Amino acid sequence: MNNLFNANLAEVDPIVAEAIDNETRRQSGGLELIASENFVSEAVLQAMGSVFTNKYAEGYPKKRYYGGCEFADVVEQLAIDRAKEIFGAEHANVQPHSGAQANMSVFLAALQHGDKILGMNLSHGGHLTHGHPMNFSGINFEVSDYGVSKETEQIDYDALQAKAEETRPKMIICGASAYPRTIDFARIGEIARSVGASIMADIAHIAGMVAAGLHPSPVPHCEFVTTTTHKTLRGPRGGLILCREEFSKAVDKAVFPGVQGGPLVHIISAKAVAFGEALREDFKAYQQQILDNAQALANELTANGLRLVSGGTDNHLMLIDVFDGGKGITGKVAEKVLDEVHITVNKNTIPFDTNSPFVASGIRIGTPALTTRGMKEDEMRQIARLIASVIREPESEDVKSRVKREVAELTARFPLYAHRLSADGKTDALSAG
Ligand code: DSN
Repeated sequence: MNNLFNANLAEVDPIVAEAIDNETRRQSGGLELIASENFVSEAVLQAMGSVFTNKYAEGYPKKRYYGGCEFADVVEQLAIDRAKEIFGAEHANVQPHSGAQANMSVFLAALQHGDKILGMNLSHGGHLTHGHPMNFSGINFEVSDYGVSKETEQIDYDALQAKAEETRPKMIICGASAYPRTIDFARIGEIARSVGASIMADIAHIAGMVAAGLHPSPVPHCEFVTTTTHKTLRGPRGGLILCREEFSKAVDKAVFPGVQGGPLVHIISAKAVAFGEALREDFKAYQQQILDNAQALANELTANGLRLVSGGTDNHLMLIDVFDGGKGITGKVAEKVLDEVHITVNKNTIPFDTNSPFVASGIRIGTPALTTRGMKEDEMRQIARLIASVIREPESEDVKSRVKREVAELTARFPLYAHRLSADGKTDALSAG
């Protein structure tokens, strides 16, 4: 063992240490509005940074291909039991490294190469892994898609029924990454049963609300439910599969050895911690505040003249049509100017977009991360006004300096990870940026 083995990161690798410090300052000094991001607790961070990273544990609790797995078994079984309890599911697999790998595993468990699938169009709010031609889902299966109606910009369930009857898919994929409205899983269940299809519901974005009982659950209606664990669920970066008992063996076999090798036991231990947090009473209050904050943000954005896709939101996210038929700015420009004032969002296509995905007509924003910091409706209204002023006058340096000042004051009132910064104070990502 060399003499740096027990040294601090700053001593061993000052470049990486400084980048981590700068990222910590960036996260705490800016307004994080990317709808898929969140801030994990200190307990989750500690579990992720634990010695479980050293352990190989191929297999499942009590059925491993390596020795020394008794404590890996403890955390994986805990994560499984807690996931089942949160969602009322018959079976849980907590090993997927990501949402994409969770989805890939379900496809491997339930489909044959070339089978027909029906997924939500990416530009209407779906996800790459729901059948995009450049993704494994689109490469391996025969894909048709469904989307939102042009008038309401909400899922057109009648059109989905018609498409299902026309294409007779083996699986319907529902769930979305940029859809601001409640998803009617019961209706999709009826549609699937009417054509003999199974369903995979990917609830990555809304998992926290489903866990808290604030969004209808897909579990009673869908054979397979997948999610990431790091969005509204506020756990470590990773994936999770829930399914009925009858599919448990096929799903477990698909995850390992089908798609993955050794599980990330340190991440699984952090999933167990996050699932424990999700079972606490205060998690429900947190999810309700996410929703209340989204309403406050949406209403104030609208009051300030911005058009929201579908006219508003039922969940944690909204899409702002910043292009406004050519009268406004592109999503790409909006993302950039908001970044300059330390408001982080992502450009996003809107349904029937005339701009390419790299330019996009919209931006997607969400409230989970700022809600974790403790911000409430008043702060959301202030943030909506800041966003609107920057989008209205993207070239005004006066507006940008005022907004930057207000962002700094606001974030200072809601400290984040302050104890994680190194004491020397040498680095400052925000003034550097
Ligand atoms: N990249 C995720 C999101 O931002 O929604 C989906 O995979």
